[in-house]
Amino acid sequence: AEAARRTLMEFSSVAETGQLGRTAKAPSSGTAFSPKLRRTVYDAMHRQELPGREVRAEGSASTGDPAVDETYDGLGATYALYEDAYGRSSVDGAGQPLLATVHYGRDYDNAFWDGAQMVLGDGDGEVFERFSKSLTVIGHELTHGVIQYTAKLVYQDQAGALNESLADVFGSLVEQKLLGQTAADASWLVGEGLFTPEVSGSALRSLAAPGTAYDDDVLGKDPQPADMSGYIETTSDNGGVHLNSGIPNHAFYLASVRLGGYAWERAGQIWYDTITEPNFPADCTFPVFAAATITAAEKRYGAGSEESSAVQAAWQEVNVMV
Ligand code: ASN
Ligand code: ZN
Repeated sequence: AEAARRTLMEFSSVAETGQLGRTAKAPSSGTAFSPKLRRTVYDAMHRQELPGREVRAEGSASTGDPAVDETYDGLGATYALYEDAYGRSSVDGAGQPLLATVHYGRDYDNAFWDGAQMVLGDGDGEVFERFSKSLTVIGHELTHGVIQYTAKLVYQDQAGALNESLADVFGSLVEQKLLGQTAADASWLVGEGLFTPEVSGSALRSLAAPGTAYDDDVLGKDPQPADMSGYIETTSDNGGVHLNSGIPNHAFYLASVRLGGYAWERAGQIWYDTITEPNFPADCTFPVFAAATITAAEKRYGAGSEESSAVQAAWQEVNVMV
C-alpha cells in the first residue's frame, strides 16, 4: 500500500530523469490499422532492465498474455487517435515504432514513458492491478512521448501540470474515440480498472469531477483541485504536477461538453493545435496556455466562433484568467 500511495501522490519524474538517449531495437515492419503503425511489446520478466525480451511484433498473433495483448491493442488505439484525428504518425510525427515493456519489476505500481518507450508494471495486486488494464493509462504515457516531440513542457510546476493534463486529456480521448463516445457519454476517467476490488474508487483521476475519483481508507481521498481556488503549492511531485493537472483537465472537460459531440474533434483539435504551435513555450503557465488555446480556436474556427467562446468560458469557469 505504501508504494501504491506513492504512485498516487508522489510520482517521481521518470520522464525527466529516465533513460533518455537509450536506443531501443527497431522492430520489423508490418501492417495493421495503418501501414505506418509498427508496434513491439517486450517482457521484462519482472526485472527492471529495458526493453526486455521481444514477445509480440507488428502483425503477429495474440500471445494469450493479457498484459502483452492489452498493451499491443492500446498502442494501436493510441496511434489511431493521433493519426485519424490529427494526421500525426506516431509519437514523433514521423512514424517512430511504438515500443512497450510489460511485467516491469515486481509488484510495480506505476507506468511511465522513459523518453524512448512505454513501461508498465503489474501492480502489487492489493491496490493496483496490471497497468495495461487501463487504455487511458496507455494513452497517457504515449502522450508524454508526443509532448516530448511537440510542446516540450518542462516537468515542473504549472508547465508540468499542463504536461500531466495533456497526457490525461489525450489518454481519455484515445478511449473515447475507440468506444465512439460523445463528450456527454464518456466516463472522463483516467486509470479506470486499475484498482483492485479492495479499493473504494473508480479510477486514478476524473476530468469531469477532479477530486472525486477515489475515497479510500488506505489511499485517502483524491486530492485533485478542479479550479484555481484549490491550487496546491507544494515542492513534492515536481510541484504537484499530478495534482494541479486537475485544473486544466477540468477546463478541457468543460469546453468539450459545452461544444458537444465527439471531444477529439473540436476541443481535442484545438488542444492539439496549441501544443504543436512552433513557438509554444516549454515553461508555459496556465494563463499562457489558456490564451494559446483561444488563439488556436480563433485561428482554426474563426474569431467569435462557438469554439473560441466555449474554450474561453471553460477557462473562466476554472478561474484561470486570460
Ligand atoms: N505514471 C506517471 C506519469 O506518467 C509516472 C511519472 O510520473 N513519470 O505521470
Ligand atoms: Zn504522466
